[in-house]
Amino acid sequence: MVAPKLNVSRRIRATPYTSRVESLGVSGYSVVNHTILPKGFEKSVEEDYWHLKNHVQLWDVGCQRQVELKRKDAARLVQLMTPRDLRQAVVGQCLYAPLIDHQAGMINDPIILKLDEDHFWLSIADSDVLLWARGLAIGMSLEVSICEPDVWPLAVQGPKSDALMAKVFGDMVRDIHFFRFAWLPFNGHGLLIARSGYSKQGGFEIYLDKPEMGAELWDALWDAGMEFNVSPGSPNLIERVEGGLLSYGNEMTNENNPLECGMKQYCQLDGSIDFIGYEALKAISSKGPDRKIRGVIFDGSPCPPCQFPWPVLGMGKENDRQIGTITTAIWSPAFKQNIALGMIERHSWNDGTQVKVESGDGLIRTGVVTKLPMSKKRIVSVD
Ligand code: THG
Repeated sequence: MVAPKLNVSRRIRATPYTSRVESLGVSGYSVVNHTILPKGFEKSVEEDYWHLKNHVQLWDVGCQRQVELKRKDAARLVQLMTPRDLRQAVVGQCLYAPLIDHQAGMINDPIILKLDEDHFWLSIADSDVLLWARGLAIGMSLEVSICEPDVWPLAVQGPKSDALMAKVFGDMVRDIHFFRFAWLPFNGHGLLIARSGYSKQGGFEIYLDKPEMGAELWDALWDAGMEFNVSPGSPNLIERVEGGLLSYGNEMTNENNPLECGMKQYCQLDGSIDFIGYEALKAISSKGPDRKIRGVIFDGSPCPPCQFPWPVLGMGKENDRQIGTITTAIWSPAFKQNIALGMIERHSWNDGTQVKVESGDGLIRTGVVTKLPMSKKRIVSVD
């Protein structure tokens, strides 16, 4: 069967790296923020997973769009949008943060980059934050300019990232701390380089603000990467589930609040900062969330990685009652078990709780709830 082709019109944008990922044999795309995101290359997801854990990869993550807030009220607006306390944030810092609405529903979970006291980028997951920010700014008469700048992140991920990046940008990259950024020259142009990325294997994200340099940047990294066994890649589903990295639109939607998403540490609820959704989040907090994102490890043959959400059923005194849903699941070659992320109700979310998973192929499998990031667990079969 010939895979149906995605028509990349003006509404679905290519990136400055698209020509390179196409010549390297990209096997498919997803669409995030109206922009194509490579989903794989010649390697299988499993081969790609081992490669990412042992070597270094270049990821076209141009779909991680920036929402720029600038001028007098920029700091006020970004703080209004998130329950994370930004008062101590410094220029050069990246901060993972939930964005919420007036009901404490998740709007997005960006990385906030503080470029200056009155200049921020929200490096967003898949939702239209620009419209939300503009609506707030207009409604509240804030003095702030909001735009989507022409900035295209490229991620370098894996244990050999430092060696590869140092070859292209010099040893200065080694001094960039986790979730900090620096400006380093590349062919006469300064680039923002952060130590961050959507994997737990370490690495960098380069925020290219000159799209015409995309191919040149990719080629420099590619050529320098030959000796490190560099490969094209993309966020790896197995690695991200093991590491407990959440995906907006999959693990959580606007129906969920940050406490359900395990983001309590990013919620300042003592009333000392002013943000939209404070009252609603405070009320949820005093009652305690009804469900939370947890890991689930389950039995049987490799599960089909599609058709989510799947029901999770209780055992023992909760026998066969639906106590949650699986939002993402995949076979892990390291665990030699199926691993998943899911929303699990309060009475069943403790580490070690036995459950049943109705996987997309119609099978019912025995599983166990686990904390995140996950560690290997024994599943006690009841049958
Ligand atoms: N990089 C950049 N932008 C992004 C992502 C990214 N935008 C979309 C999406 N990813 C946003 N979501 C996440 C989710 C997790 C992390 C980053 C962005 C992440 N989490 C670390 C963890 O959970 O271990 C660290 C979080 C922390 O500081 O505590 O890295 O990947 N530019």
